[in-house]
Amino acid sequence: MAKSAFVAIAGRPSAGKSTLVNALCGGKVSIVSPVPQTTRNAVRGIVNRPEGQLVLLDTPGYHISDKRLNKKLKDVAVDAFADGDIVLYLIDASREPGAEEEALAEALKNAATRLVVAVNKLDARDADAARAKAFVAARFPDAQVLEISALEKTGLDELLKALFGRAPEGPAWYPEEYYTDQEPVFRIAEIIREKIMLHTREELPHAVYVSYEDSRKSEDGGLEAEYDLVVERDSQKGIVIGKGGAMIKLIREEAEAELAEIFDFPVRLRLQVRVDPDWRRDEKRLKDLIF
Ligand SMILES: Nc1nc2c(ncn2[C@@H]2O[C@H](COP(=O)(O)OP(=O)(O)OP(=O)(O)O)[C@@H](O)[C@H]2O)c(=O)[nH]1
Ligand SMILES: [Mg+2]
Repeated sequence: MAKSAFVAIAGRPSAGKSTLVNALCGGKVSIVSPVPQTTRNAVRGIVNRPEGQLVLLDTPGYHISDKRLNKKLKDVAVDAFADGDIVLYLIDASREPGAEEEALAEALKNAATRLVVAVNKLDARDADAARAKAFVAARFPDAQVLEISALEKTGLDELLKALFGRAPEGPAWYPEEYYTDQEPVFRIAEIIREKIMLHTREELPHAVYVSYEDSRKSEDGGLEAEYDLVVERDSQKGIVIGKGGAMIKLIREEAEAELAEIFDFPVRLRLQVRVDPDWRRDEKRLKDLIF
């Protein structure tokens, strides 16, 4: 009998959760950037193996703050921890644990019996696996702990073995050829947001959201899609547009190139910048954006 399980991925911002989900699912499921708090939703990736199917729930990095957006992101993560048959706790070996890691470990206490731990970034020059393992052992003495590099894709077979080892028997939820269940309009918006985060990381990474506006089929069977890049201030509009439109052109070209690898039809983007003041403090807007 095949196995199947929901696996919620827990970790601090930038621990490498999305990188790991992409590596395990064998495709781009979730966007990645060096900026903490890149992921904003519980993004589902699907792993299909002879043993069965795992549905991975990527989550926003666990971060404590009074800001409305951060609270919302934290709720998304905590809800996913409750939903997972298994919780995969990813800890970054290259960083000192500290207060944020402590708060996350506290939040994972309820999941202690469902926990698998992976120490990540073993490839990093400043990685200290022993430090991370000591932190985990003091709080979750019974948890199975693996060592991986999500970036270099090492230790992943052992990790999958551990996850399937804990997965209950059950039917697959998705067809075998799926590696994510996300709607194309959401995936496209996320790829655009990734390019914005990569190129504007100093100035405004968290001030932007990407809003789907419209789309139509083009004559060659492709998709023409309109998105608004929404910022909070007029001054940020200039940054996203860039000198003579250079930045928005770069964002569009990089996004289109990546979309060409994901979809088997061409996607052409029409991007516009719009200002929506204080959207991060607007409860209704956050409800629409973060689910
Ligand atoms: N050296 C090294 N870097 C890694 C590894 N895994 C992820 N990274 C890098 O860490 C940064 C953050 O990666 P993400 O996958 O976006 O991290 P995340 O946990 O999803 O972050 P949030 O969505 O913000 O919570 C990126 O620059 C990745 O390239 C790893 O195994 N080794
Ligand atoms: Mg992420």
